[in-house]
Amino acid sequence: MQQDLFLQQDEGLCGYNRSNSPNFDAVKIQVSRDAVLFKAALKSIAPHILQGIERISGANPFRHRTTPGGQRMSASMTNCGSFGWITDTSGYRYSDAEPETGLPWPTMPADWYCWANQFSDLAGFGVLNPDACLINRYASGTGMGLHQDRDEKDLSAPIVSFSLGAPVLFRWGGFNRQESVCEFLLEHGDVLVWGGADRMRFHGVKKLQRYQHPLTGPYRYNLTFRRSQ
Ligand code: MD3
Ligand code: FE
Repeated sequence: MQQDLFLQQDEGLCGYNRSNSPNFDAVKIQVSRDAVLFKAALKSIAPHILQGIERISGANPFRHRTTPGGQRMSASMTNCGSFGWITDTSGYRYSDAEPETGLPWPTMPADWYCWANQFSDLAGFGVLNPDACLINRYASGTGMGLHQDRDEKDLSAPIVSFSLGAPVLFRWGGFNRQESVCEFLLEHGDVLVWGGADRMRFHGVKKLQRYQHPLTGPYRYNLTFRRSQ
């Protein structure tokens, strides 16, 4: 244990060796003033992250939740960490337990936590210290409508997102619904870090096209690391 802590400090490797680490030297695209995209940085460790998703969704399965307006969300979701994002007819919120079972969410893997912190820091936002990781799963024909993320207590903390599997067009809007929307591709292994003023932008993802990915089949997974409290 002690050894791991020293490794973490000495090599910045989160206690893991170089064969199990994201590519922190990945091509960096400054999408906007306060948004950075690290292209394909997770590619070599995608199987490891997918194993983690298997463990988490084995305990707390992916579920389609309902918006406060009564609409069934087309992406299915689960969470890990101390808190998880949920929605039902009474509203959007973070909860320390899964409502269906009363169980706490599975723990956030220590290496995911560490990588989210490293990407947040590399993008210029300092260490994120996420207490929640929302995992979205999209099948072909599903997407996510334009929305803002505003359920976190401190909206100055950035969000770090990992994309795995099928590609999708990400929709990046302005600060109200009326502003025009740009689109860019989020692909397998991409990491997007978003903070500052851009944190409050409307965003969403277009419907997934039919696709077969060698690791995830028809699915796209998106993990968002957040500080919720
Ligand atoms: C930009 N997820 O879970 S991730 C969400 O691909 C969500 O599943 C999308 O939007 C997905 O809330 C997009 C990238 C992302 C996440 C949060 C943001 C971009 C953001 C918050 C503010 C601005
Ligand atoms: Fe969002």
